[in-house]
Amino acid sequence: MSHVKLYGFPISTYVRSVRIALDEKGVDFELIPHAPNTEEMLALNPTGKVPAFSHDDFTLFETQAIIEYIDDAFEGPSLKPSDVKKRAIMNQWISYINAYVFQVMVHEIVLLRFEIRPMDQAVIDAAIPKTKEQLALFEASLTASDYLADDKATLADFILYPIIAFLGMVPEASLMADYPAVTAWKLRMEEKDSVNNSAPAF
Ligand SMILES: N[C@@H](CCC(=O)N[C@@H](CS)C(=O)NCC(=O)O)C(=O)O
Repeated sequence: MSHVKLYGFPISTYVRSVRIALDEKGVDFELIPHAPNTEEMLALNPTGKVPAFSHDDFTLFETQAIIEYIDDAFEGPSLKPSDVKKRAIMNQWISYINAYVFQVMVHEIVLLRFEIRPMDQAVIDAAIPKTKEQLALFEASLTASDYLADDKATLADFILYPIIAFLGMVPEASLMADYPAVTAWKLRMEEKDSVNNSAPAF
């Protein structure tokens, strides 16, 4: 029997994205809750960030690569659109979320509110217009379709959801009121067992 391990502490949005993908595919795995930038993580991922992943003796880092591998390597429902244009849109959103959204919503708002980064109201204030722009883009997409790239959840939704869930836990959650399609999508995602099973304990 193959052995799957996911390395990284469960509070990480990216660790949660991988957990959701594994759960959606019905893959049994062991979660090894290493913190980032430790010797153990650096041995698995040269950036020291979480997550890293292994399947028997095959090891990967970078969440998009990990979740694409999980989708391709294991039985279970496909987590990517079959249509090539929808698949390209899924990858567009993953790239956009990784390049911009994680930085703004997590690094410039959530981590400060969670007191993981030093509180600096000026950083949060500067992040708010950027957050609104990002939410407006998701709002347009989620007004046209129930999920970001298809009529079912795909890897793009699994990357975005943990970030929006965190935004929903800080005072800036009030911004969401202006984005009803994003709010409805968040609730739709929260009906999934994979999303509930991966919720970090605080
Ligand atoms: N590009 C990486 C980003 C991973 C990442 O930023 N992980 C965060 C936790 S969600 C982390 O390890 N942060 C610690 C640090 O940056 O020192 C991926 O897609 O896996």
